[in-house]
Amino acid sequence: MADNGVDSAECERIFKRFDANGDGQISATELGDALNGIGVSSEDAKRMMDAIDKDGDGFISFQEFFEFAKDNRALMKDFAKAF
Ligand SMILES: [Ca+2]
Ligand SMILES: [Ca+2]
Repeated sequence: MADNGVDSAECERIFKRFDANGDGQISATELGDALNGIGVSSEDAKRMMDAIDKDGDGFISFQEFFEFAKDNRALMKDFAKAF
């Protein structure tokens, strides 16, 4: 695997699990629900939302999610297992 290798297909799969209503963006509620489902507290989910939502519009686009994934590969592996 390439050193910077984040699997975009895998990333997209996880993104779609978070995007419950399928509108192509992850809302704070969608993120919170998904993370609560795997035992992450609402407070940690909110912190994660702030970290991923770079432009601060209150939604996570796939681009934002993908950038976050590249910086947090260990976490993405956990997500890949959980979702
Ligand atoms: Ca959505
Ligand atoms: Ca955003």
